Amino acid sequence: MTYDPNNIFAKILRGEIPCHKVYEDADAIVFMDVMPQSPGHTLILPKAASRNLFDADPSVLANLAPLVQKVAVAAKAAFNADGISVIQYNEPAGGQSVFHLHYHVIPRFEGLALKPHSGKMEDAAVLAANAEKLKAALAK
Ligand code: DGP
Repeated sequence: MTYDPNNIFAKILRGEIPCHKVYEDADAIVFMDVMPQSPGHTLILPKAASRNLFDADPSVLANLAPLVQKVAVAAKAAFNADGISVIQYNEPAGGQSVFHLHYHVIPRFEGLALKPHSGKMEDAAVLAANAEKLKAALAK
């Protein structure tokens, strides 16, 4: 399988469609998942093009890992979470639906089940407020 430069996350990376951005640097972008499985569900993408783990450059994965940790720590604080699930899907059989490598950082709360993956769209105002909360926690 090859990388499709017109996948929705590639369009977000090029600024062609909007997102609720939390963080961006030369190598990565962090934004809110529009179909959150729990409040504060966030996505972390390397800018380098790859479909998923199978075709990713190991150095890209290595560079991204500290950011995944930073976002997980900040999200736990920002959303008062009891825990965090970090999830990464590969190919349709592995649950992937958007084919640009990304990690899900999902705040978890005792007794609260996750909503379905790629389920209902969240209100833009909720996503904007959550992006601001996470930005503030990352800045600390
Ligand atoms: P997956 O490829 O299975 O890891 O899931 C893709 C995730 O991306 C899923 O949780 C829903 C979310 N998503 C799909 N389209 C968009 C979009 O246009 N913007 C944002 N922010 N998230 C999206």
